[in-house]
Amino acid sequence: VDIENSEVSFDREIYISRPAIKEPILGHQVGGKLALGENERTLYLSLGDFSKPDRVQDKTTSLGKVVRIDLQRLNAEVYASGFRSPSGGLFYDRESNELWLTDHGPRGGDEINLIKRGKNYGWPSVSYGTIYERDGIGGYYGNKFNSHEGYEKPQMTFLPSIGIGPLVKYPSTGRNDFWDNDLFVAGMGNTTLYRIRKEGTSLVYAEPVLNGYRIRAIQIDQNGTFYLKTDHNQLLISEQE
Ligand SMILES: [Ca+2]
Repeated sequence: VDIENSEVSFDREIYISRPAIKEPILGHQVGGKLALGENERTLYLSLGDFSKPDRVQDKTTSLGKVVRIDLQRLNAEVYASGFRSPSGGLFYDRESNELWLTDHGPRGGDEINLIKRGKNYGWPSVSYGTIYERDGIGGYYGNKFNSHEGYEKPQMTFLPSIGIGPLVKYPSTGRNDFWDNDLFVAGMGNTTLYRIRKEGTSLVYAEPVLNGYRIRAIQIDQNGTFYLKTDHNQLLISEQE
């Protein structure tokens, strides 16, 4: 990074998207979340469909994919596919080595997915929601939606959509039998924070625990203290009892 001349240069090409994306990075169902993976030697990147759903199932494009970058070898591979707008949450759990991703579905199809190498998560072939016109797929209710037949199913789906956002795990604090190792996910559209009961890799129920904030980012420290960043210049910090 050349600070004086405000320039960034790259010594080495690690991953080039196909197609090249000309659109601005905001909007257009871009994805764009990053998460450090195992031993902090890998980095996962989520990419949305950029409003080109018909190209997501094409294995040669970067659209609707999760890319895994090896930070030691400095190379990259497509790790999983079939996403629409994974811009809300990408969380790597270092204890269980599980990678979790939230995907903005179409109308009524927000998903929490457990990401596994080589799996296809279905968009736009299947969804539990119905489509918006802007997804550019005809036959509003005529698609084979309301299923995930032949594709990797989400661990949980929200109907109606909540505008699904960031996702994190509540750590093993040893002090909260109810919440230890559960997930928390924010509904940005409906300004609700949910606790997601997690048993193994199954997500059993979603319990609303906080309402009224459009939460963009969540951190929970090892003591179980929440740090919530909203879209309205607020930082909320929970108090311990
Ligand atoms: Ca899916």
